[in-house]
Amino acid sequence: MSDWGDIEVSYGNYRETERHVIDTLREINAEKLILIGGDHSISIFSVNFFSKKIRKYVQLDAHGDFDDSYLNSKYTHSSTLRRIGEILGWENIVLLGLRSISRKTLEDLEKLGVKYYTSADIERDPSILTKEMKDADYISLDMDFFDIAYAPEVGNPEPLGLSPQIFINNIREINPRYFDIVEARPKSAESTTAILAATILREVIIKMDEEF
Ligand SMILES: [Mn+2]
Repeated sequence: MSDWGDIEVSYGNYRETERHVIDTLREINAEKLILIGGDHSISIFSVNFFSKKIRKYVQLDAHGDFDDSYLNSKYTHSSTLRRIGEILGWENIVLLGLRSISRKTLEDLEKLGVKYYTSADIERDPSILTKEMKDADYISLDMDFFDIAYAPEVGNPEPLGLSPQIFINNIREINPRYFDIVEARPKSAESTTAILAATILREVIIKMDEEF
């Protein structure tokens, strides 16, 4: 296992950022990979790079990330799932933990037939998480999937989320080739959000390493 450090972000220039991501992923040439973010748009570039090896992509997120564009850009955290659906096909993506979305975006999700479950669905039936994550090749965990009580320092905090326990309860079942954890914005390494993200990463690393 090795840490390849930070990927340089060119603020406001997604094409250049994408180039940095792709150059780095090509250089790493890894069988398995974990990305830590940062803005959720990183997942668009990594999914695009690894697309031939991804049959199922699962995103854990409070939001739909399904706007066609946001702030005049098609490549932001607000369009992550939409771009990824365009790359992989709508039937190959699943959204888990949704609890904040505009009517228009919800209609788009339904029109395109994207499978999604709200945080309330999962609260009622946690086996949804197990079922959808266990055969996922790529799992993208937006820290706002968790309730703000557990992860307050994220890009777009949302109450009424799920507990970290519900994710960790499934750790034995998952076996992704690619995993990313994004949208953590902790002010210090000692913050609740940073410690939770680090703990989840540790558990995911252990699990992914076991399956090698
Ligand atoms: Mn997101």
